[in-house]
Amino acid sequence: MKKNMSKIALITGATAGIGKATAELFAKNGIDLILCGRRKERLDELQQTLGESVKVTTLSFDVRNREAVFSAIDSLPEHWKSINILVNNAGNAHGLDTVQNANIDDWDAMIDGNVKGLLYVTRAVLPGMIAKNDGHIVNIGSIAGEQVYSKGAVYCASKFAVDALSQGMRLDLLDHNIRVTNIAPGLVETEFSLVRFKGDANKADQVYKGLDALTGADIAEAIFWSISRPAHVQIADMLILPSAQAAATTVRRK
Ligand code: NDP
Ligand code: 8X3
Repeated sequence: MKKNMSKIALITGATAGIGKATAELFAKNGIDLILCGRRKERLDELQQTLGESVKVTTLSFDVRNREAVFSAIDSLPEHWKSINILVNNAGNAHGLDTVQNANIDDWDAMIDGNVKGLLYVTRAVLPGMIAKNDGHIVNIGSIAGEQVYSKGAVYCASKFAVDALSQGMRLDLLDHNIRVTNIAPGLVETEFSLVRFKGDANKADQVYKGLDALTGADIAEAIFWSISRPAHVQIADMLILPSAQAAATTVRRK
């Protein structure tokens, strides 16, 4: 029987990978969903399928667009504004290049999306949580937010920033009873590398070749576990690696 938690979660980046798997798992557990992403047709599909088990609404916006973020969240009907769980998952790497050679537009995409986008969404959602004196924010960081690897300086910097923001939010929101969890995955096989390599499927496949990478569903389980702990328990930080990975670029391939 489905457990009805009577909670509302807003998930950014719900159209693929970790965010989509999280939406699916939350729906199985009776959590109503506000699903966000730029690809509206994918949001519509998810609304159709997951809407069979829980209430689902969608917001299509680019997290880099400050105005779009605030007006999308402001457009929610009053009931939907009562968000209990925010999963700040939207983000990507763009390019794998040295600082001296990287495309500067890629830097903008990573800093604006992974850092400023996460901040905009958080700021737009927080008033409702503060008013209720209750909430849980899950930020998706990365092993790249703990270890820097060659040609990944700016992506890593964006994920170090996510780690700092998780720590800062935990301090600032302490008196408002809002829990903050930072989840830092290692290699997860999603559309991530396809985006990083600008649609080059061969390059993307090489990243996961010969190893059992994590799946979006593995990370979704960790997210769900974190948000379903008793009220007095705050999971602050979680680093999750495939068994075949020891450090950011140290893996065992078959
Ligand atoms: P995917 O590429 O599969 O999914 C990324 C999601 O983010 C999509 O739903 C995409 O939606 C959304 N997104 C990206 N940029 C924007 C934007 N500017 N505005 C709105 N939505 C955006 O990758 P993952 O699922 O792997 O990535 C999810 C998170 O996990 C990211 O923050 C990533 O950095 C992090 N991560 C991933 C790891 C991995 O190995 N895959 C490891 C560690 C962390 P749409 O394109 O429809 O807008
Ligand atoms: C994604 C994991 O190692 O490709 O954050 O940077 S990695």
